[in-house]
Formats: sequence, structure tokens, C-alpha cells
Amino acid sequence: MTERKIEVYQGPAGGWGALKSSAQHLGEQGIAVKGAKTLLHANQVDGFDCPGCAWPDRDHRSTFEFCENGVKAVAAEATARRATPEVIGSRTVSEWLEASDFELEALGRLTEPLRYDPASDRYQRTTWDEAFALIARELQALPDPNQAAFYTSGRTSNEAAFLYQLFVRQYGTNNFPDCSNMCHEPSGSAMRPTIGVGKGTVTLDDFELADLIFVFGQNPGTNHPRMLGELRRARQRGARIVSVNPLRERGLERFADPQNAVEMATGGSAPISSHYVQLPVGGDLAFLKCLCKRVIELGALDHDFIAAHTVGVDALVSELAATPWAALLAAAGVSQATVDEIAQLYAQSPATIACWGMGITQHRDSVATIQMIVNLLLLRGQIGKPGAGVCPVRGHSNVQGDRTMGIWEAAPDAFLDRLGSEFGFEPPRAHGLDTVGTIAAMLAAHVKVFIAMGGNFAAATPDTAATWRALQQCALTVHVATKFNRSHVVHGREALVLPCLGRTEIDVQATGPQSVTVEDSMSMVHLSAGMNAPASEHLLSEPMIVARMAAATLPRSTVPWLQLAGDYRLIRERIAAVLPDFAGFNERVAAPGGFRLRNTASERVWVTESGRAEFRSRPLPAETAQAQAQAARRDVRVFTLTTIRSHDQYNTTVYGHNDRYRGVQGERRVLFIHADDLRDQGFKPGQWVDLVSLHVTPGGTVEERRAERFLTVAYDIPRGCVAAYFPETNTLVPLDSHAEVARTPTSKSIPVMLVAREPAHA
Ligand SMILES: Nc1nc2c(c(=O)[nH]1)N[C@H]1C(S)=C(S)[C@@H](COP(=O)(O)OP(=O)(O)OC[C@H]3O[C@@H](n4cnc5c(=O)[nH]c(N)nc54)[C@H](O)[C@@H]3O)O[C@H]1N2
Ligand SMILES: Nc1nc2c(c(=O)[nH]1)N[C@H]1C(S)=C(S)[C@@H](COP(=O)(O)OP(=O)(O)OC[C@H]3O[C@@H](n4cnc5c(=O)[nH]c(N)nc54)[C@H](O)[C@@H]3O)O[C@H]1N2
Ligand SMILES: [Mo]
Repeated sequence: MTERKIEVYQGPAGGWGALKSSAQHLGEQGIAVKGAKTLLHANQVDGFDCPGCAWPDRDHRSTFEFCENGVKAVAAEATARRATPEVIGSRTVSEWLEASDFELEALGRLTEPLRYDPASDRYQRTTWDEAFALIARELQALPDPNQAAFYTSGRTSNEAAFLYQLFVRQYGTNNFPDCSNMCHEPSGSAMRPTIGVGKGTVTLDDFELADLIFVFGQNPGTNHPRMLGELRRARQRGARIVSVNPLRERGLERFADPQNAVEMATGGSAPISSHYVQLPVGGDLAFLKCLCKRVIELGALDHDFIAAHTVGVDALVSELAATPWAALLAAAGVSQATVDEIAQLYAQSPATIACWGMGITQHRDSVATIQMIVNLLLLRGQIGKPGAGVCPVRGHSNVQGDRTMGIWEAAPDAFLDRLGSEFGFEPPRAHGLDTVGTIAAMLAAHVKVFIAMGGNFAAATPDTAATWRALQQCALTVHVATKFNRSHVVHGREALVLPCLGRTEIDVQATGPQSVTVEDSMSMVHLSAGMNAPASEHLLSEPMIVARMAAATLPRSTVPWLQLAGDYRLIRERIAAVLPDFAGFNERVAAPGGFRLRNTASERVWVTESGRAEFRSRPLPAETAQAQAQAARRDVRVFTLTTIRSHDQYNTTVYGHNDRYRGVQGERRVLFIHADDLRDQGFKPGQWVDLVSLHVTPGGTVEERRAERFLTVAYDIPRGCVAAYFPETNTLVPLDSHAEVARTPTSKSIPVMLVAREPAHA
């Protein structure tokens, strides 16, 4: 592990630092040469879809578009290390529980199916047949199919996801918790009723035409590095880029493009943001209201668009007129001058794109905030024309596709009707459980079998202590995975870990080598085929695992499970039969770069209740969670904690202990805090603290949850706000603190107090 060092980072994002770090990661995985070859196939016409993020690729071009964090994601999968049954069985599960996420990840790729043996408290080698028989037995034994829940993480291909949801619905439940519930769920919830689609409306071409690009609550330098290339090109041709973020993020300030030879040779770099609004955590809804109010005052509305395409503008105008500036500015935590400047820019911009990430979605008011982004755009007719629109930037590389395929606890009836008639069964209609609902149901012993298609449920979810108890109460937990992780050691009475092929690997079935398909953040659907030999001869593909699980569990099903999993083209034919937008799927996806799914809002066709785009607004909440907690605990200072990703992690996968652009080396348990807050608390930089979250229940009692040992780091962040990495902080997020409507855990706004640790205990 790198030695601990905290030092402000002055360089740009990208550049030589990114190249150096990439080479180092390939070296550490023992695959310097294989890794470099693998990378040349990432995001190519005949290659695999990068498992890093859902940002689209420009035309799947012939030259590799370099991305440091794409390299890490690929290297992690193509690693030379193997977590064989002997390696996993060398320690008891209780011993593995003590290991860090970093150590578990570093064991390498899983090679054989594993079953938990309670007598020895160890995982042991099992056979695929035994594993599927156990799953079938446990699922068949449940008196009610709603006692099982089926999780999906967003790397699962369209083909695997489609078969999986078919299996689960034939089994009889809509219990589909998925990573989206913790991620962009509020984006879909906000946009479906207002513009008629739950997805972004722009394409990469729009980024070439936009005059103004907002980046709300997103850190592309780390999480979507290829987006920086797009932002930089936009900035260089004169577009304005407004970042709205409590933290100064280096990647939003300067970027050296590793694709640019001159820049790399001269050590140059280019600016990204033209404006940086450093608002306090959770100030976005009020700030967006300020922008809307000011744009209305400036008389900068597109009246023709509003008249022809929208309903509800009057209610928004009168609500904003009735809300005094002082109240809005105080809630937003920004100055009138800042609002005026940004509103002016927007009022003068012919074409504007609004992007957002987790800084917007993981709050109690996230749906209302996203609807305010939509309002802002609708006021000036900025949806459904070139260079303009909404751009929720998705995380996992196929999280959007999984939802399209029906991984949804509340799938619409039209989809269920078509699924039922294509496969000759009556799908269950009652809405199922989402992520938070599944945890609560496991705690209440209503859900007893938990099956996960990828991901790391025990680490990614809120309220770690409650989630672990929930999983440990299950009769059976099953994880289909590439790597051994936390969720495998927090298990049910019976437990299986089933190893699968990754994206970078060749997938050969009865009819020969297969490709899968994925949908990126801009609704582009394309093929993905791996080129590496599988990490072990015992691995099965995800579609085959689903098919065999289904065939074992549902002996009377008429679906030809094994035949479908033997030829993915047949799965795509069935997808096309159920989803009209996929008509001619096999032919269309064979075109280089694939095809784009229809997006009605981008054509100004509004599939909403009114048939028009709908303005939606509601007053600011009377009290923030922070204010509530402060009122309940006057004896302490209550901060608002936001939980973020470091540069060296992929969600719960910890690649390393550095966060280069935030100047942190060799430590993950850090707390970013304003220097004046440190001083006022009587702390020195380098002080170790415990974080205690304060959750005021509806009954008025204050629940405390504690996460121990964080090193304070003075950082450019507004006063009263602090930031730390997840998953270490998930233990602080109460299960019943989630977004209105979308039920996304409020991992970006947790009231906390800081408790100093004695140096001796640090
Ligand atoms: N390398 C890498 N790539 C990834 C991932 C990864 O972990 N590693 N994860 C993938 C996934 S699943 C996702 S969803 C995306 C996530 O990508 P992002 O959305 O960028 O995720 P975060 O790091 O959680 O935080 C985003 C930003 O929100 C800011 N923020 C925090 N609170 C607030 C607030 O109240 N208001 C505003 N305006 N901003 C706030 C933070 O300072 C941070 O800059 O990335 C995907 N890509
Ligand atoms: N506090 C806090 N909590 C958060 C967030 C936050 O910002 N703050 N972010 C939330 C967000 S946006 C998300 S998306 C969730 C992420 O939640 P998840 O998607 O559940 O978590 P990941 O860490 O992405 O899952 C990593 C695991 O997936 C498995 N895996 C990798 N590739 C494959 C594959 O190809 N197939 C299969 N079957 N398995 C594979 C590996 O075993 C690996 O250990 O976390 C959420 N949790
Ligand atoms: Mo995500």
C-alpha cells in the first residue's frame, strides 16, 4: 500500500498521471502485455463494450480512446490472479469477513462454483448441477414466490437480463431490486411523467452543437473520463460549461487529453469549466428554482414552444413569484450575483444541455430537483432540438439496458402483456420490491431467498448493519459474480457463489462464439464480444446460468431455455418480439456501432398523461434533514455528509488507496472538511474522528449510527458540509431515509456529528 500523504493536487486531470497509473495497474494485475492487447479491443466495432461506465463511444472508432479508469476496469477483469476454491477455502468465512474490500478484490477471478459448508465455516467447491438443484429446491419450497428477491447490477447484458426477468416472472414475482434503485432511479421517476421518457434525450452530436452545458453533481474526471474529451472540445469551440458542485473537482477544472500528442509532449492542458458554482450539499433544488425565477424575470421564455408543447407553466410562474428571493437564496447557499450571472448565460444560450449525476439523485428531494432541471430547459424550449436536452449520465455500462429489458419492479402493463403473450403465461402484475424494500422484507422474514446477478449488495446498500442482518436471515443467498466480494461472506443459511464469464472473454456456446448487446447512456445499442480466453474452464456465461437456473426451477415451463442460451441471436429475436423498438434487432445491431433506440421526447412527441411536456413544481421542503437533526441536538454541530467515489474505486471495488485529483494518497478513511470548520471544532488537520449520523425518525427520536476512524483533510468545500467515500460510510445511511417517490437512499445528504478520537486510539 502506498504511504499515506495528503497534498493539494495542482496538475490537470488526465495527462501523464493517467498513463502512469494505467501502466501501474496493468503491471499489478500481472498482465502488462495481455492487458495492453485487450485494451485495443475496448469499444471497437468488433470488440467488447468497456465495463467501466455507460458514457457512449464516438462511432466505435478505429483508434482506442484512452481512459485511465476504463483501463482499471478492464485490468481488474483480465487479471492473472485466481480466487480458486483452494484460495477461498484456505480461510473460514468469518476470517474473510475481517478482510478489507481491497483484499477480497485482489484475490482475483473466481474459477469454480462454491457452496458454503456450515460445519467448517468455509466455502467449498461444488458442481454446477448441485448448485442449480439447490436453487431449484429452495425456490420450489417457498409457499409464495414473493418470498424470493432477484437483484441485478448494471453490467448484465441485455440477453442475460431479458432471460433473467422472464425466469423470475414465470417463477411468479416482480421482486427486482437493482443497482438503479440506488443510482438514477429518480431520473426516470422525474422524467417519465414530465417528458414521457425516463432516459436522456441527447446524443454525442448534440455535444458538438451546444452553447452551454451544465454539469450538476457529477465528477467525470473520475467516473466518466471520456466525457472530459467531449467537454473540452465544446469549451475549445467557445461553449460555456457550468459546473455545479460543492467540491472543487480537478477534473472539472483542467484536463490534459492523453489522445493529444502535442499536449502530452509539452505538458499542456485545457480548461473545462467556464463557471464553477460551489453550492452547499443539497442546495440544488433551491438553486434551480433561483435560475427558473430569474429566467422568468428576464423575460427569456420561449413562448411559442411553451404554448405548443407544454402544460403547467402558470403554476410554476406563480409559485416562483410567490417565493421570496431571500428564502430561495438562503436555501441554495449562493449569492444573487451568482444566480444572475448563470441565469443570464442561460437566457442567452441558443442551445443548452443539462447533465447530472449522483450529486443530484441521492437526496430526499431528488425527483423534485430533476423536475426543476426539466422545468429550466422547458422554459426556453431546450428539449428536442439540436444541441440541447437532458443528459442523466448513467453509471454501470448496461444499467439503462437492463431496465429496458424489464429489470423493473414496476414494469408497465403494456410490457407485461406482450411478454405474457409471447411466452404464453400470465406475468404477475402486483409491483415487486425495490432495493430498500427487499432489505426491509428480508429483515421482516418475508423474503427468504436472495439471488444476485452481479454486484455487491451487502456493500453497496445503505444501513450496513441492517442489511447484513437481513442477508444473514435468508435461507439461501446466491451470487453470480466474477470476483469474490463482501456480499459472499455475509450470507444466508445456505449460500452459493457462481462464477461467470466477463465482458472481455470469449463466450462459446453450442452454436459457436456469441456476442451480447448493451445500451449506453444515450440509448445506443451495440454488440460486445470478448477476446480473452476465459479465466477458468469452469465458468458459465450469465445467459447460461440463468437458463439452467430456470430449467431446474421451472420444469413445466415451455420456454426452450437451453436452446436460447445456446444461441443469443434467438434471445434477441424474442426481445424484438416483446419490445417493438427492437424490431429487426439482429440485423440492426450488426451495423457498425449498432443503432439508437427511439426517444420520443427528442422528437418532441410527448408520451405523457396530457400529451404534452409537463411543468412540475412543489415548494421547498419546510426543513432539511440537517436542520431537523440540529434542532434535535443543539449540543453539537450537525454537518451534512455527502458520500462519493475516489479515483481508485469502481463502486464497491477498491483498486487502490489513492484519490489523485483530490490529493490523497494511501488512505481511504478520509473526511474532506473546510479548514475553518476544522478550526471551529478545535481539530487540527490530521485529526482522526468518528462520524455519527443523526436520523430523526417520524416519531421524533434521534437514531445514531457510527462509522469509526476518519482522517480529516482540509478541502475546498462549503462550510457545514463534509465528504467521505462509500462504501465505508454506508453504515451511516438509515434504511428509511430515501428519496420521495424513487426511494433512492439519501447517500448524498446525511446529517452527522464529528467525534474526536484520542490520538492513542486513532
Ligand atoms: N472509475 C469509476 N467510474 C465509475 C464509477 C466508479 O465508482 N468508478 N461508478 C459508476 C456508477 S455506477 C455511477 S452511478 C457513476 C457515478 O458518477 P458520479 O455521479 O460522478 O458519482 P459520485 O462520485 O458519487 O459523485 C458525483 C459528484 O457529486 C458531487 N456532489 C455531492 N453532493 C452534491 C450535492 O448535493 N449537489 C451537487 N450539485 N453535487 C454534489 C460530488 O462532489 C461529486 O463530484 O460513475 C460510474 N463510473
Ligand atoms: N453511500 C453510497 N452508496 C452507494 C452509492 C453512493 O454514491 N454512495 N452509489 C450507488 C450506485 S450509483 C450504485 S450503481 C450501486 C452499485 O452497486 P452494485 O452494482 O451492486 O456494486 P458494484 O460494486 O458495482 O459490484 C461489483 C461486483 O460485481 C461483480 N461483477 C463485476 N463484473 C461482473 C460481471 O460481468 N458479471 C457478474 N455477474 N458480476 C460482475 C464483481 O463480483 C464485483 O465484486 O452502489 C450504490 N451505493
Ligand atoms: Mo450507479
